[in-house]
Amino acid sequence: MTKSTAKTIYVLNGPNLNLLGTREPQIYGPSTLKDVEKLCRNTAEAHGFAVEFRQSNHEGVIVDWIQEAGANRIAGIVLNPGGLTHTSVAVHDAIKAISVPVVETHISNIHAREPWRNHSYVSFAAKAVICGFGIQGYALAINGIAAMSAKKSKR
Ligand code: CA2
Repeated sequence: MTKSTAKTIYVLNGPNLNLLGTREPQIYGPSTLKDVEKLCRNTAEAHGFAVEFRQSNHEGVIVDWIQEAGANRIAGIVLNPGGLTHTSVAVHDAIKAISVPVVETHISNIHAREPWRNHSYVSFAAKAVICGFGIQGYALAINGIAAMSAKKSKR
């Protein structure tokens, strides 16, 4: 496991994202979660950051990881909460409880899909939101966290 420091970014993926690349390529594209991990590691490395990349199908595990990230004072979290986006007060509350910036990231444009996907509990607590760029959204989120972190360390 990566030593968690101010030069670490957590990339957390929620329910069913382990299935990426196996179904619904018209919505989520052909890439697998392994491909996303590679993209995140390469992007973070270019900024001198390490990545802790995880996926869970369990809401409580995601909450535990958000709390862990807060306790470790890492640089930021890229969070694709999957379906929990639209249901989870617990994930919202966990983000509110930490001072680490969270970039909510979705592969698809949740605002151009079913009306019930237009609402996110997570967005109320997130520092920033990215959606609709496919898996490149993860790289954009990491670039954003690196830029925020550089700005913070100048202060
Ligand atoms: O667009 C996204 O990244 C989502 O967070 C993906 C979630 C969905 O519930 C959100 O509304 C938007 C779904 C994750 C499940 O991903 C699958 C990928 C391939 C096959 C089956 C599920």
